[in-house]
Amino acid sequence: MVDNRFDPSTLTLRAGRPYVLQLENRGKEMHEFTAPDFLKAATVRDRRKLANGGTDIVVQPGKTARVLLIAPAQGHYALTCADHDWDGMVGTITVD
Ligand SMILES: [Cu+2]
Repeated sequence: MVDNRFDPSTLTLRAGRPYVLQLENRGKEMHEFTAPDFLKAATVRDRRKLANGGTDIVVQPGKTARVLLIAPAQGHYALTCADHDWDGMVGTITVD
């Protein structure tokens, strides 16, 4: 994450496979990995790392967040930063 976009802005995962989702915020502002459908459908090892009712992962400037999860069913899942979607900070998560 940088100000104000995801780099990369697309994630492609395999359904049912385990992943470490590592989010580095290299910007000067707080950013959020807001993916409510994805995060609800995925099996997240520690849901306490999720914010706002399990809909997003907040990453402070200069910090890194790591979340272990198992990818959910096939599909396309929306990704935004709840604070900067207006500025085009959006992406896509594809599960094959
Ligand atoms: Cu942001």
